[in-house]
Amino acid sequence: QWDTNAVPGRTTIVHLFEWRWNDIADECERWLNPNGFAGVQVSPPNENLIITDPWRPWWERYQPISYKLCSRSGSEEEFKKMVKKCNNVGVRIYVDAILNHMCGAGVGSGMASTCGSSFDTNKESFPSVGYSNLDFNDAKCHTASGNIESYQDKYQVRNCRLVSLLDLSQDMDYVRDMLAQYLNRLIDIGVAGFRLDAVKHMWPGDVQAIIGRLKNLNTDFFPSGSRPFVYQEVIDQGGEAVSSSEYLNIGYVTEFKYSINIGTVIRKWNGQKMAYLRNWGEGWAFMPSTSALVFVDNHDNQRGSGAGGKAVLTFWDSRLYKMAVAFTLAHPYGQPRIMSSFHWNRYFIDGKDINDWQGPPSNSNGSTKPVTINSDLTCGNDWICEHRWRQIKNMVAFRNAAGSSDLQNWWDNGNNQVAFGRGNRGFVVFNNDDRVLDMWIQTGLAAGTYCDIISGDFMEGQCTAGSVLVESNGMAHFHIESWAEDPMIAIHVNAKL
Ligand code: LAG
Ligand code: CA
Repeated sequence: QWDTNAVPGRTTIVHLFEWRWNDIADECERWLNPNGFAGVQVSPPNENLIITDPWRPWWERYQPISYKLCSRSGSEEEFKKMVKKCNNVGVRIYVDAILNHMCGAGVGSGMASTCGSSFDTNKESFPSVGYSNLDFNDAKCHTASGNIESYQDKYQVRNCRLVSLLDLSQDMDYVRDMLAQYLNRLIDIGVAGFRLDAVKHMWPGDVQAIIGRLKNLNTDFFPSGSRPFVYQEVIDQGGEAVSSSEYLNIGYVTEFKYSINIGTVIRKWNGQKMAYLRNWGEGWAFMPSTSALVFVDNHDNQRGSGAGGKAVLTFWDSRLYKMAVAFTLAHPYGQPRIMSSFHWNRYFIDGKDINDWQGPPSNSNGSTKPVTINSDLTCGNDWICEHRWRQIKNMVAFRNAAGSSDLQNWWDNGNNQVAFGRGNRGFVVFNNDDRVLDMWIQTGLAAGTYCDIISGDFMEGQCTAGSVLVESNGMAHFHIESWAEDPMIAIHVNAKL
């Protein structure tokens, strides 16, 4: 379950957070395929609780009511169409799957759910799945509140309620069956894998048992014998009872230290400098590269929840964010995932964003607004579409061009000017200092003229902006002002004149 099942040569996953299935289908055809994206992480497709106070927060989708496929993103039919369209153009779909819990314990009863299924949290009853109070962990949790109270106690972390969400007993056969059935239905539809939510809160053996029940991928789209790609969300910054290493034998695991540290370094906080990135990866006590799902920000920590605090870089800090994403895509460590966000009315009071709950751009009836595309190819209707920013889109192509080539020809000035190459396939230079970078540097590339894919594109055999001349000995001259809009240059073999 370590193979992304991507089309060969494609490397990067994009999280189209809260997008509608119809919009994702279109995006696969018009943008993700032409630009070489490997796949899309989609928001949870299953039925969830409808929350109206606050009004339709994004996090209502983390409160499952059943495994029926209807949500704000669309119907089962629309989901199936999306998976087919995306697979047909070589873009994979990874589903955000919530296996740890159902909805909040205090909700009560009713049918305020996205497909109208009934539920009763007092009885812990979810008739559309057949769950009753016997399927939840209450008897195993020994805290006074029934919630997780200490992260120093691994029994609490696994057996008690995460923020009061009804905690499923994944050690029970019935629960394992229901969860595996849900994932297997998605596999039949043609998804390529799963982001598993809140894995820290499930026992590794239970997660393994559920994953062990999964079918091979649908042979309409994948070679026979293909296994679903699995990446597990485990927030481990050290210092807790549960560690990410407990899950490495199951599949990929999110490396939150990556997100926190890249933000800290690019912001130059805590005395950090880009020169220290020389041994980025395992050298920074991260998990092995072949297990690490890496990201600059995710849907939680871009709005202050999850982990990372103020160090995390997001589209709100676009200049530094582009540098961090460019570094991430240029560097060989880990399996990258790019964030694609929606705008919300961020508003800090005493350091806390009081609007961090706001859901996707929506109409007054709560339905999600479509993603519109502007004439400059950016998105409208308050969709940010970081994955369409030229610098980010072109760095996805850089990573594809670099393939499995080693990191070579590292150069730094001992401060915040750094450069490195990927074998003879690509080369990047960053200037995050407050003085000019003006240097001859060994690129490792063959002689020729390469487009700078940060300042422009390689189009119809020409560079639309800057270019770099590599001499026959591999040396090239780079000039980057510290005040440049994007203080970096990237060149690769697929954007060579
Ligand atoms: C995750 N990973 O482990 C998700 O990435 C994260 O977004 C989810 O939390 C969490 N686990 C549970 O799936 C989000 C929000 C929470 C929200 C929760 C359930 O960050 O704030 O909790 O989804 O919707 C909300 C309230 C809580 C309340 C709870 C239950 O904020 O105060 O106790 O609902 O009613
Ligand atoms: Ca649990």
